[in-house]
Amino acid sequence: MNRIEDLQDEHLQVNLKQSFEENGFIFFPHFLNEEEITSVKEKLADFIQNKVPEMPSEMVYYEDKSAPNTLKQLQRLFEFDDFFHQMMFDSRFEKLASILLNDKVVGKNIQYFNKPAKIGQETPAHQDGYYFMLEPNEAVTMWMALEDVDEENGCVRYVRGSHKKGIRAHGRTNVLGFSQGIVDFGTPEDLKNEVFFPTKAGDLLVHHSLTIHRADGNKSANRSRKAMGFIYYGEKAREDKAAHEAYAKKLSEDLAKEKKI
Ligand SMILES: O=C(O)CCC(=O)C(=O)O
Repeated sequence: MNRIEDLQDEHLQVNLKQSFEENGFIFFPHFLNEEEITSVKEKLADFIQNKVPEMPSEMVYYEDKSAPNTLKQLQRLFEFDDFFHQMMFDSRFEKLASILLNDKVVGKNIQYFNKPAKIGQETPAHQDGYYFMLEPNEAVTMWMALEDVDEENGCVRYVRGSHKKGIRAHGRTNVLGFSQGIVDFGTPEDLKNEVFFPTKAGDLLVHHSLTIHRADGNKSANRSRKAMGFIYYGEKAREDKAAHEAYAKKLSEDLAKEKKI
């Protein structure tokens, strides 16, 4: 997992950066090999069984809070387990983030996502930078498939080039974990530039914090849709901490009131 040597190749770095700057995302197939992805999945299964019960409720989201098998999202795994700490820091993921942002980076979050069959909801179109509140808004989010993900169980969709056009207006959604969505998403321009990515376990997608993206719901009868997310901020990006904390506090209060966490 920490083999970063292959990312030292200068041609590869130039290509990755070019594609990222042009499109606002990259697709990196087989970022983790089979053996690595197997150990991540085993670790996650163990983590879900043994550590999740002790995590604070605002870091654990269920589609239906009364049904543990509907677990949909976990936050900041690196705070609870060394294995995930090592994935996040001084790792291949961190190196890739730093190449793409052309900056040193600060690891902020490592997440687990699932969309249970039939009830896994769509992720509304959004820009992560809207939640991050950074100046300059320089950050990347990585999304790594833990199993086959396609149009049936919820693949990720990006709007090519949208990272060059600023932040669009967002409004509150009812989707736990993605509480803000672009209010006027779906213009002919959005749809014309949208691309989607069927992925296999170990494939990695990376997008800029201003890239518009969304993901389908899980419409399948019995397939899960498991993935991990990694968030790195560029070192020069400054967080509006007060605004961020106020937003997080208000959201936690609202979700608790609505009995969602
Ligand atoms: O897994 C998903 O449905 C979406 C992930 C996403 O939007 C993100 O990590 O920013």
